[in-house]
Amino acid sequence: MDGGTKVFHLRAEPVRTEFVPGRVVDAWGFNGSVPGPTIEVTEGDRVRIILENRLPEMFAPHWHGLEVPVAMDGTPGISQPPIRPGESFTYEFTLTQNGTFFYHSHMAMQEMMGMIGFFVIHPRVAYQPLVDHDFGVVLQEWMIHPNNTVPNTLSMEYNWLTMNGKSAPATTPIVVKQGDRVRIRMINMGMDHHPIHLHGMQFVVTGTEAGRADGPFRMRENTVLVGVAQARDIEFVATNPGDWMLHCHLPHHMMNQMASMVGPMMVDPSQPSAKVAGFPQDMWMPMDGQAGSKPELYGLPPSWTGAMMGMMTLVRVVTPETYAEIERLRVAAGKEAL
Ligand SMILES: [Cu+2]
Repeated sequence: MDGGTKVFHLRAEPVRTEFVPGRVVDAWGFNGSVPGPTIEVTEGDRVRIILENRLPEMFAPHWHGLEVPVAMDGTPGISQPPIRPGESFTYEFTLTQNGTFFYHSHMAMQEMMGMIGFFVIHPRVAYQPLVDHDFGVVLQEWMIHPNNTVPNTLSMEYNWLTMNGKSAPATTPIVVKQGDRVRIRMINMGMDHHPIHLHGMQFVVTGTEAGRADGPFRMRENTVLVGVAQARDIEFVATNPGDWMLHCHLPHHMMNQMASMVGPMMVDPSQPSAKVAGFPQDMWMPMDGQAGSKPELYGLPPSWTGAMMGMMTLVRVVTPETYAEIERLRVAAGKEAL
């Protein structure tokens, strides 16, 4: 805080990350993170964001959806000169909106290097009905050729799909108790649209990139298209116990490291099934070991990772006992309670 102003420091910089353990990627992000850190503020706040450019080229950040004075809009060449390498620019404005917004590079190809982060503005009075959980998921796609670590930002097709910078099975499941009301905010600033599907339950869309939608929310869905430059908030009551997939339903977005250079489909004469044209297609690839031992994975069945790839995670609707155990494991691991 500086008086009544909330001050944030963002460094635009190269970030080396891993989508799954061992899959190293040289992306660009903010403050050592890709996607960038979440800015979480309240309607009416005065905010100051000091943006330092540590990239090797010019840059400017756009505050997507915010109604700010044009000099604060972050459109290089129009509202301000580009921020040159090593230089900083200070943005300051008062927030007159609430909802799910985001910041991103306004250099198109830098977007495809990963430069995006949430800008969540809470209302002064909480939305009704109240939710027990409020999650955020950044959707991103990447083309990374075999034996490369640098995304090919010119590509029109993608072989790595991430939620919050991880590909399944390295994504972190969303854990809730049966009966909880859940909000999941999703944003997309890439080249592809993502129809995000939830198994086992229906939800309603309660917000877009322009803020909270007007209730009552009558249109029930289980798949929401999160298009490029859009945000979608979904809410549901977690009535159905179980481990439910939450995933993009584009088939190629449920894969890791797809590459057409693998050649024609394998034919193995020793396998009768190989005589079926098109075999194999299943892509079954258990990677339980690579998923790690996060508390949120507690109690999942062996080989749960076999079909978990790409833009995918789980919504785990668990009993109070399982929830308490996962919470205990999180605290023991030095994380926040759920
Ligand atoms: Cu998708």
